[in-house]
Order: sequence, then C-alpha cells, then structure tokens
Amino acid sequence: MRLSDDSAAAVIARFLKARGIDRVFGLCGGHIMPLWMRIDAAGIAIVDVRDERAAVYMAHAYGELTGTFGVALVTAGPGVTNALTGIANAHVARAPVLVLSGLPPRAQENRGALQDIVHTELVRSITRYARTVREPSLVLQELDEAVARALGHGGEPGPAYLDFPTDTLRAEVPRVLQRAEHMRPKPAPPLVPAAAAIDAAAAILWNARRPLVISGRGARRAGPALMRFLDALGAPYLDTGESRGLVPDSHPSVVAAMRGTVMGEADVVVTVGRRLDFQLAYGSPAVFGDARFVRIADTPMELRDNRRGDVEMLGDCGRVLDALVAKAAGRAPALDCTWAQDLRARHAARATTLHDAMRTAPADSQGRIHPNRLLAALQDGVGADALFVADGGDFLSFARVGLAASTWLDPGPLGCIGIGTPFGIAAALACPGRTVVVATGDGAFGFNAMEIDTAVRHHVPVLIVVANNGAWQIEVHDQMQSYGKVVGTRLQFADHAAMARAFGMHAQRVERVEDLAPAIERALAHRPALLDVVVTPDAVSSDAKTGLAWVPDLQALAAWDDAERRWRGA
Ligand SMILES: Cc1ncc(C[n+]2csc(CCOP(=O)(O)OP(=O)(O)O)c2C)c(N)n1
Ligand SMILES: [Mg+2]
Repeated sequence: MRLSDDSAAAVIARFLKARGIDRVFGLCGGHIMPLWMRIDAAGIAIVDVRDERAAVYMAHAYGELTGTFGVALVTAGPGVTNALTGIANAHVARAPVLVLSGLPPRAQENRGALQDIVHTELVRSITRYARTVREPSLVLQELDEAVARALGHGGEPGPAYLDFPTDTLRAEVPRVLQRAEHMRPKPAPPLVPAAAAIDAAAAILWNARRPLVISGRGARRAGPALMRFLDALGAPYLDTGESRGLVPDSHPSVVAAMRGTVMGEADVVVTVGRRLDFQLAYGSPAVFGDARFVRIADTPMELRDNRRGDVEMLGDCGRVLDALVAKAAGRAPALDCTWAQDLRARHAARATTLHDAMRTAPADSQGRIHPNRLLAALQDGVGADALFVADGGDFLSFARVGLAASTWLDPGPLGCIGIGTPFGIAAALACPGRTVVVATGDGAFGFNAMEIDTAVRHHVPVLIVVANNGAWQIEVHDQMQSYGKVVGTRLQFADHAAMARAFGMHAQRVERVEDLAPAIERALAHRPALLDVVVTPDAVSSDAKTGLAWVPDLQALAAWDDAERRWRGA
C-alpha cells in the first residue's frame, strides 16, 4: 500500500523530522503500520525493540541525553499497557517523552475490535497530555501541543501521549491545515525571575555562614552557571542521581562523602532544580535543623515541594544562578571557610579510603568477587569519562557510592529497576564515541534482558556488566534481618553470558578477580558485549544498611526515620 504524502501518517512523520527527531523506538503492529512505514520513509531510524516498556525507557534516556524529547511508537492495546511502566518512570523522573500509538478504525471503535481499549484513561494520571486524535486535520496541532507539554513549556516536563485510529492515519490532511506554525520547533519560553527575588536571595546567600547547594534535574542544562555560582559563593555542594556529573569530583565544593553531616550543619540550603523528595529527607527540620531554604527551579514541582523557601525563584536555573552571581558583584561571601574546607578535607579523606578499599575488597570464602572489586576494575578499565547506567538493588547502591561518572543514569525516584539495558542502548546511540557501560544486578537485568537482541541487531556498542549474586540480594538482606527467613528472593547463578552468546553477542562469564581486567578490555573491543560476573551475595551495601529496602514509616532511611520520630515527639 502507498500512502499519499498528505496522509496523516506522512504529516506526523514530517513533523517528527522537523522537530529534529532522527530516531524512534518502537514495536510494530497493524494499528500503527501506516505511521511506522512513513516514519521509515521520512529517513527516521526505527530501533525495533522486544517489549514496548523498553521502547519508552529508550526514548526517555535518548531525550534526556540529546536535550530534546524522545519518541516511542507502540501499537494499540497490549502495546500501550506494556509501555505503562516506562511512561510512569518518565512521569516521576520528569523526562520529556512523546508516546504515539494507534486505535482501531473509527467505525470499529467500541464494537469489540481487536486491541480495543481506552488508552487515554489508562495513561492520564501519568502523562502531561493524553489525547485521541480522530480528526485528521487536527493531527499537527495536537502534536505541537503534546511536544510543548512533554518539554515542559509553561509547565512540568514529562511524558505526553497521543493515539490515532488507523483510518485517521490513512486519511488525508488538507494542505491548508498543514500549517508551518505547528510544524516548526519552538524554543522554551524564557523564564526570568523577579529582580526583587534575586536581591533577596543574594542577600541571604552572601550573608550565610554555612550555605549548602543541592542540584537536581532542573540544573542539568546549567552546569557552567552552577560552577560559576559555586566558585563565587564557595559553598559545599551535593549532587543527586538526577544531575550527577554536572560538577566534577575535583571541584572544591564537592563533599559527596559528607552528605549526612553537611545536611545537618548547613544554615541555608539552596535547591537548584531539585525536589526535596525521599532522597533529601523531604527537607525535614528533623534532618536539616533550622536551616532556611532558598529554592530555584524552572518548574513548580521543584520549587516548593515539602519545604517553602525564604525566597523561591521560578526561572531558568542557569539564568537565576548567573543573576545571583552578578548581583553579588564580587562581594566576599560571609562563608565560614574553615567549615567548608574541613568538610572538603574529610570528604577527600573518605573518598581516598573508599578508592583504596574498593581495589582490595576481599572475595568471600568461596572465592566470589566483591562487588566493589568489580566496580573498581570497571572504573579503571573505562576511565572517568564513561557514561554509566547503574541498575539493581545492592549493586546499584555500591555503584552509586563507588563509581565516578561524567554522565550517569539510574532507575530514578520511581525505583524503576530494569532500565539498565534499554537506557544503555539509547545512551550508546545518543552519544556515539562515548564509552557506555551498564552496571546491573542480575535481578534487574532480567526484566529487559531480551533487549540484548536489540543491541546486537542494531550494532549498538554498549557494554553490559551483570553483577551476578544469584538473588534479589537487597531483599534477601532485608528478609534475613527483619524476619530471619528468605522467601522468594533467591535466583540462580544463571549463565547470562551463554544467553547473550545465543543472540550473537560477545560475552564472557568471569569468576576470578584476576580475569576481570582482561575480560573488560576484550569486551570493550567487541561491543556490544556482556560480562556475567559472579559476585558474593555476602557484601552488604549502604542502602541495605540504611534500611532503604525496609521502608520505614516516616522517612526513607532508618537514621532519618529515628530523627523524625525524635523531632516530632519533642
Ligand atoms: C520493577 C521493580 N520491581 C521490584 C523492585 C524492588 N526491588 C528493588 S531492588 C530489588 C533487588 C534487585 O536485585 P538485583 O538487581 O539482582 O540487585 P542486587 O540487590 O542483587 O545487587 C528489588 C526486587 C523495584 N524497585 N522495581
Ligand atoms: Mg542480584
């Protein structure tokens, strides 16, 4: 069948091309076939995956790393339900993703047609926009709006969803309604905070003795401005997974290893594009004491969640930070330099201790490698500029503490384990030339393990490293500690390397520490590649120790939960 150049499917494909989309992630089906074929005809690459959930994960990572939005194309019915977890993850992570799907032709709707369910109702609570487009002449207008919503123009970024009946995709869009105003890309509307707010914030910050800066998602495009701000203010700085790599470890403000201490000691806390969520103790006075808050964000959710700021600045983060530095005009901050330098020195000492301990971490009584030893070998094998995707339970925790990365992706605040391989594939496609490594637990790997097939078919140079401890180990630790019994959390020490080889991937199982470095070197030279590394289940990660898996009542971590109880009781 040849569809006309004015078919809705052709118009949608032209729109995607006009918006700079060079790649779409999807899984085919009859309901979306017209669009699938026209996307291909428009010269947009299609990465055909093995499960729609993986397509959305890939679109999510691709959008974040390319700085635009990612596109997932999934078929009607189970295509959309499979995609739901990916959409939910992008929703919580505020990642710009456009999900497109199909519906039965209009004349068959609600008559028991194949794959006929109401998708928009399913996705409504986890999308910024969810519409069915039945009228061909409205296709472009709806796409324009959906993309604006996904990018967070005038609101919060996140997933946007559109579906089209198959006959709508085949129908013609009148030329006069294919308007350039809807087709062309739009810059983000500039968000400029009020001058009075800048004045007030600069006064608070430059008079603070112990300021602390914490960044998140909203700071991602503001790395250089953030560094200028830190240089001017001299404040200690905490990273979070959302913005990891923005400020290099060598920067004197970085005090990551002193996280708990600095959170308790700061007198002013500046959040830059960061929610005060469970990872930051909800900003509770139980943990942050009497600290005042100054909040900077380009979206409302990162501006005033849980704690109101003395000053709240809704604006482009880079612009706000530069305005603050300009306002201070070289004035020396009231910073307690001894405090800041002491934190930095203690951070450096801890980091050195960890670095050394990781390289000598002993194997268990059966000779199984310590996860930290694996991570050290990986870091040494790929260098500091690698892009890391970390996934799993205990292993994610070890990786978060132990790995340095200039770009970092992880399951995010939804705790969405299983993203590893899809994120890694998308990252390697988005960042050609960079070394992309997926460091994943064996349990987490299993969710989307089939995507190794996608990596091989599309020649994606990703390295997947499975830390195989034969268990959902962080849950095992929790069960043993809280209940004294292991129930349904042990896996096998399955041979993931054999599985990868079955799909034509270079793969090796590694059981001895001395084989790690050569195996990593070989794998890097033969990407896509997988290493199945048998690690000890006996190693207890910091997340297991701090009670994250146990889910305390008031706070995410046991120590914060105790502090919150004491504070509320007082
Ligand atoms: C989709 C999903 N299912 C279950 C969980 C709960 N969970 C969190 S970590 C974890 C264990 C992960 O096991 P693995 O990847 O092997 O890492 P390990 O703890 O063994 O290092 C589980 C089941 C989750 N966060 N997300
Ligand atoms: Mg495991």
